[in-house]
Amino acid sequence: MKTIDVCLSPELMHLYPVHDKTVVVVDVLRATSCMVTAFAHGAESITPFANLDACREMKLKGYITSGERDGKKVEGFDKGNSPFEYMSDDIQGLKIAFTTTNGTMAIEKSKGAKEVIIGSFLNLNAVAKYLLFNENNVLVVCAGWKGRVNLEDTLFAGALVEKLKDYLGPDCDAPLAARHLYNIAKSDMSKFLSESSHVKRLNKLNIHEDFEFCLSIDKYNKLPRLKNGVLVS
Ligand code: 3SL
Repeated sequence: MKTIDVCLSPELMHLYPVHDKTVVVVDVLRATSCMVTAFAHGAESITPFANLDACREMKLKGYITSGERDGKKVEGFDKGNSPFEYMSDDIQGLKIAFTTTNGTMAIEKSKGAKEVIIGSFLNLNAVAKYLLFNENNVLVVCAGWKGRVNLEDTLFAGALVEKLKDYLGPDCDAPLAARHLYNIAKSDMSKFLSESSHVKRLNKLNIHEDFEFCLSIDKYNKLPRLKNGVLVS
């Protein structure tokens, strides 16, 4: 039986060999939800950057620049990190250079993997279906917040483990913990997450609607994957 494991923070990645694994990077609030939304609305590619200045420089090469630091749009960038900014017709055909506090950092740290795909609740089923027919063992990398564990990414990991439980066995206790947590939370994830640190952070920035949107399950049938350092769908 293939296996599935969960890395609860990018700071723990040194514990997980990934060269032979498919890594699913998740940052439910909000980086990977934005990426999936952008591809669903016709974006051509997303180049993820951990470094802000490297991302900014892509403007000179004809990219649009997107992302945030501490939840706020970066000054001078074209777009921030709200999924609602990636739904309009002007997304069609764009090459996006993207940097976020945690999500793009988690992608950067996953680059040694056999392959990297992007997960969120918005494309949960597309991710599960792909993993089912893929030959590799799986590691879900939760972006967390500045090295700390967060609830929303853990819930996504749990949802994926739950969906695949008859086909992929847990590789340690983290996938079991995530799955149990998801099963407790699933009837009302919004309520379950209401006290979580990032939801409080987003509420202070007045962006509660992003939070609700990012919890929508299977809104898009898209599977972003990393090819030579660039995300394509
Ligand atoms: O850290 C990230 O990658 C972001 O998604 C965080 S925020 O939701 O924009 O604050």
